[in-house]
Amino acid sequence: KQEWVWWKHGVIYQIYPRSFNDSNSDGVGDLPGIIKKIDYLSSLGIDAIWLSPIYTSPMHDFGYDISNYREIDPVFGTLNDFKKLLKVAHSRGIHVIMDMVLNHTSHLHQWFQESRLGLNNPKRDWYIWRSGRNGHPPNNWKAAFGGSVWEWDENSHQYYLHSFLKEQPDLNWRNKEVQKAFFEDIRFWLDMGVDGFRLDVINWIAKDKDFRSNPCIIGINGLQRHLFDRNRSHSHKIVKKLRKLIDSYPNRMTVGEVFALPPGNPELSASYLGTGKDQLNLAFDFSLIYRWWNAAQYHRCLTRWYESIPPNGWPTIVLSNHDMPRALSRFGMGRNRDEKAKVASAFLLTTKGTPFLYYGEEIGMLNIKLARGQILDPLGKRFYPFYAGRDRSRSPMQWDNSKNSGFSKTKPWMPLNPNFKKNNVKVQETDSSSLLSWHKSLIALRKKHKPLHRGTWLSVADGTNGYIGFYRTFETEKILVILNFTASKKKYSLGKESKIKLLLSSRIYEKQEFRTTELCIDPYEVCILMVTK
Ligand code: TEU
Repeated sequence: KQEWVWWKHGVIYQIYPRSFNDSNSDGVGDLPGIIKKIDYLSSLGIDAIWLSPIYTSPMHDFGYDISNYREIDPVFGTLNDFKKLLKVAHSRGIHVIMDMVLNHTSHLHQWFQESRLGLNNPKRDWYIWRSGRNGHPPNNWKAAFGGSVWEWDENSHQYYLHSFLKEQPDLNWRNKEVQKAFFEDIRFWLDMGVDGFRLDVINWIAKDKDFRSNPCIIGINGLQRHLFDRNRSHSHKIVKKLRKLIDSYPNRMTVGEVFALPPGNPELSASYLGTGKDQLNLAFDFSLIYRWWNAAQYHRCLTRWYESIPPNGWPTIVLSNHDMPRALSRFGMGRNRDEKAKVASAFLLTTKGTPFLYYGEEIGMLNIKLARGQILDPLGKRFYPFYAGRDRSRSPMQWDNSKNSGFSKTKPWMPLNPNFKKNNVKVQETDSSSLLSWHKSLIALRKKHKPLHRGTWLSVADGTNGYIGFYRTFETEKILVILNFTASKKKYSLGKESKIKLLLSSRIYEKQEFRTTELCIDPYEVCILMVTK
């Protein structure tokens, strides 16, 4: 029986490479910059890093539009830099997960350049081309980033499909040659020693064979239910093939971004785990990312997620990523923010599932505010002022209080949060009560105690009283976690008298070991206890 499966039991840290650390003073983070911070990453105790895309890209969607899947974009460094990062990370026991975008490429990708040449081009069918209907697009499908998914191509007199920007044409995954060629690109990285992939919008890759129009919710041209353009069963078939490829290498993994609107569809995410052995290794459920600070809601989302996981599957836990406002900015208007941050991270790192930590989350980085003219995200540019886009959670990492916060010697590509003077890695590193120190303690505790990284999960308090409680059990070891989401005191009854050993708490207890039938929980207290009879 395997003791430690890194992608199940470890902690995964997401790096948005543009914003992590700039080594060559161009204002943009890069791979040598990440290498320079390897001591920091190692000190956190994380087991893997996931890098948002670093491949060659015209950057219309900041790297999620890839024009060459086998090269590193010069802004991030070279292939050699990447190999060096892989080596350095591995030498510290840190696995490396790359982002992999299957749904679409950049319009500048060689395949698309050929495909658009004309109807008879051998790569024509590698993308999704259709003729119009009486001068109109082939159907009513709407792109995630606004407008129709169909873009007219003047040269070949057909439309091509793009689920996101027009600079991101969708591949035709029903075409066997596409599958073969793409899998070779994936193999390229597996052969190099990459440990896994985060798969972008994996549930969108297959489209309806007949390209039927989506049913409209409001008006003929208004909101629509994405019935035929997303979540088609054919995507699962491709994922199964991909799993076979991944499993032909030892210890590799995939984590799928299963993106659904309205948000919070754990059953859909779980469906991409298949039996737990034949599809994705892990999938994201974004239910919590869309919730406010509420213990009962957290608990409800969590149990629904757990219940949908297949017997051999394993959940993930994520509170922040590069597409969403930062978790801490969502947790109320600054009231008791520091306390909430500690409760949230304890939740992330002690409940069942692989935790994903977003860079800066460990020091409590907050969203930045941008004026209209500062917006860089294509989504924000398009939908402002209704939606300001995703830039606000992508500001540079706050390393210290020097100019540009130690991120770069020049003006960063995206403004820093002005609070970097007070809140940064350097000040938190020397403060044992800081959020950073708290994360380190939690990660170390999680690693030390098997119940916390691989135990079963049993709820004992469902959040309706403002606190969540659960047991994590493995063999004879039993750990109780109590998380108070509120500013009021709580009481938790153990039923019969139990022997308690305190493992970690956000408050000072008189004794580290005691016997009791009832626990008194302070406001926003996190309490992690070993319980014996
Ligand atoms: O995201 C998928 C996606 O649908 C989101 O971009 C979503 O539209 C947005 O978060 C709404 O708030 C993935 C990547 O995570 C994202 O960064 C890319 O822009 C997108 O795919 C296209 O590759």
